[in-house]
Amino acid sequence: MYNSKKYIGSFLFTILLFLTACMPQTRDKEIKPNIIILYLDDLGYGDLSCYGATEINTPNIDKLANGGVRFTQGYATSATCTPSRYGMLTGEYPWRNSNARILPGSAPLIIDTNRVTLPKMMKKAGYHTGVVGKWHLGLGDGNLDWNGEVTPGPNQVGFDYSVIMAATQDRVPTIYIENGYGVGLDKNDPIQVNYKKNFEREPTGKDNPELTTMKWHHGHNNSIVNGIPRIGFMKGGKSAYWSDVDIADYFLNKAKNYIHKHKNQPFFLYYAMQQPHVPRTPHPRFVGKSGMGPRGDVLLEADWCIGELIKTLEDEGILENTLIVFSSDNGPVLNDGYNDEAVAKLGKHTPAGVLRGGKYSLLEAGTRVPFFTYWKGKIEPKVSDAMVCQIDLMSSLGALLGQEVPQSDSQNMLDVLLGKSELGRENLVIEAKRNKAYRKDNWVLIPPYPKRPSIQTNVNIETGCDSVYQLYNLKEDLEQKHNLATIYPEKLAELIAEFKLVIKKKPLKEESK
Ligand code: NG6
Ligand code: CA
Repeated sequence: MYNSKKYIGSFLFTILLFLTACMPQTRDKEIKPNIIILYLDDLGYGDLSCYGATEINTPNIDKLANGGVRFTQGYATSATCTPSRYGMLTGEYPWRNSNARILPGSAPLIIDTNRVTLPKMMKKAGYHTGVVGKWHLGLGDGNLDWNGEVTPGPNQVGFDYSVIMAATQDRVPTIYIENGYGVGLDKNDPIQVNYKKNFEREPTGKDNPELTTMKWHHGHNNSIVNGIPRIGFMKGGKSAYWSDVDIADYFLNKAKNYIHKHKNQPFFLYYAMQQPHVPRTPHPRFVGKSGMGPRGDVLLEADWCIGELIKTLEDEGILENTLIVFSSDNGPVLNDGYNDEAVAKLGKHTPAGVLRGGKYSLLEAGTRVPFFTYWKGKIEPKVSDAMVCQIDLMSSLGALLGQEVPQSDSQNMLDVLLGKSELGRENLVIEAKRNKAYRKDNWVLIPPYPKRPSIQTNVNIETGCDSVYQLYNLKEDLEQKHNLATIYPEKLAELIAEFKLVIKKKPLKEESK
């Protein structure tokens, strides 16, 4: 009797050992949460109900923001897309790289493939890495054939998996590229892209307005795809053209599949959504739902997508083991080149909240964006006034995972991001169209720059450029109404000197494969 009990016991023990060995890759849940960056395009500081919007309701995003650390002073590095993304993925201020400016769809990759990047660091920490959505950091090395392997690209700078649009929804080529290959291309109809001149007999928005269903306002009058005139010329590749109203669903499904596939190992997913960038093409399910025209409708669509993504994490039982970072690449813009009623139907909505400026601007609304972290059960909900920047994700996530990060402009803000500290950045250099401004404590210094008209057509967008120094105290004047430069000459001189030092100091670049 005693012996058989012992026998059963050791038999069960052997089965247990066997089952443990068969279990999917073990993971240290404490140290290696999945990490998802939810990154919107041109979403403004005042565009979400959790950031005070009253005319639009974003319940799915709010749930995360209100359940995590919601930053009131979270920044993109730049007031446009390419540089902000460059900063976030490299940890380097984008103005240090002369190529980090709004890129055409034909631009070569601007991230050095030898550089340590955020996804490369995650890989080194044992993560599977994926990017789904808008890329806009260039592809190829200058001589790209879109019909062959599109490389170098995301897969060469640290992403194991990629499914992307090359640049923006308003730029050609209007095709998806998955792991370096155009999706659905037909070799009998090769695709060609040119940003300088049109292909013979190809219609354009400028010459063939009768073929357009969305009307261009400024720029955006080259090749027409799905009735939408774009930036850049394209010929062929028709079988691969995306359907604009389905882009959100397409990328959402790719993101969901990525999660299903990699749920048993630590993963890093950069989900770069295209809303509310132009052209705003909500799926018919969302058309008219916001009462604000397409811009409001795509915001509702984005909120829905995020809700679906969270459901996926819940269904897989991994929400508690996933750290989510949410932000936007730059501030809001209404008329960004198409007549899409964004201005006419705005009503009382204030995309920038109380901030001044917007996309393209050195003023606060250009770079101060919605920014929050969420980690169910790990992060206590709170609102934080600490200053953080997307550039800090590299050092902060490196600290979380015990990874060494080469010295760069990125600062370790892990405790701030996890809500354990209020000690944010002391200073930050922000950038808009290659012009820089300096934030120190509550002060902002904007050096003189040739006054550019506020991109004439962009209603309410001020670039922040002026022929004189501007100095603002954000604590007393968040709306940047009072230039204090002549009232506090000593403060001005102090900040000018500091700013010069900060931008001169080159971080050490450690190159490694
Ligand atoms: C501008 C485009 C604008 C948008 C922007 C990039 C014109 C007139 N304007 O040049 O529509 O595409 O580039 O936006 O062409 S970003 O968010 O990707 O930086
Ligand atoms: Ca953008």
